[in-house]
Amino acid sequence: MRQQHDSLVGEVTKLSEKTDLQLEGIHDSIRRLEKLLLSLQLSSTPQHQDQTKEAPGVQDTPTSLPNTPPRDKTPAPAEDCSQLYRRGYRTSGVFTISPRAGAQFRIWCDMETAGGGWSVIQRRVDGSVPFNRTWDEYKWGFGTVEGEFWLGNDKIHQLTDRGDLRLRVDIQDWEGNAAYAEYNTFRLSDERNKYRLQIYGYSGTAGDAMTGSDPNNGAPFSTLDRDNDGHTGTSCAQRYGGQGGWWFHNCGQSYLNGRYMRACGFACPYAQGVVWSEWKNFHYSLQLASMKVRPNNFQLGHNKN
Ligand SMILES: [Ca+2]
Repeated sequence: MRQQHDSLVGEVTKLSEKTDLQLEGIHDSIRRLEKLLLSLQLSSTPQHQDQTKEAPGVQDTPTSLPNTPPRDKTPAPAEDCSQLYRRGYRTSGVFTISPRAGAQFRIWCDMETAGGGWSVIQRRVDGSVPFNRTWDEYKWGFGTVEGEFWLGNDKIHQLTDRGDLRLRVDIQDWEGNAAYAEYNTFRLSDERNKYRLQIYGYSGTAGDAMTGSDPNNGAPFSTLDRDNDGHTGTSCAQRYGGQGGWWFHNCGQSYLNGRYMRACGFACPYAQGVVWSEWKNFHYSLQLASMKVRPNNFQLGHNKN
């Protein structure tokens, strides 16, 4: 009886040890599967989400796909094109940015001119888009960011309100000669303050047509239906610059939103075309013009990944 009992206990012990071993094996497998799952989540989720969120607009323009982004990006949307440049985008194209909470819009990023990282706010290339528009149209923006457009005064305000941005103006005549003007301060107030312009600190090759003798600095925005200019006798927006909106003073020396007049040389109607008087004169209407902004602390040559 005693012997039988002992052998029964022995068998039960063996069985129990065997069960323990099997259980341990199962626990091991579970731990291995958990680790595998965690590593899979870590390697796929953030980058995948970021890429789809980052550049939804580029699908519209297959010719201007951005470069492959680096793999260590944060998921927050970029505030402007300079941040996208820092994240590794090196090809110009359309991106979606968010300069401040609640504001998100498509924009053309110039990633090549003078070091890249520019958020483009205006462009003239072929006259396909009329620029003689109302206050509200200039407020919201018009045209297409892939071609000719005005980004919109609200968006330009949101972009530049962060402060310490520079403006770059690129222009080209009908003979293929190019020139540029940069201003190390460029800031637009909000609609309540009539999108008043702060601009100074000229450098470049085009001449200073915005802060010279008849300056745009300090001027509110005017359109053909809103006279906020410094000329008491007339509406500058109705009389000059092809009725395009601008920061007219008295009335000014630049009309980059003027009427697109094509190659009339120095025989175009006075101060009606796409004018930068300090480079050509008031009779010359430019072939190409664009305006773009970038933070002053964007360091050239220090943004390579
Ligand atoms: Ca006036």
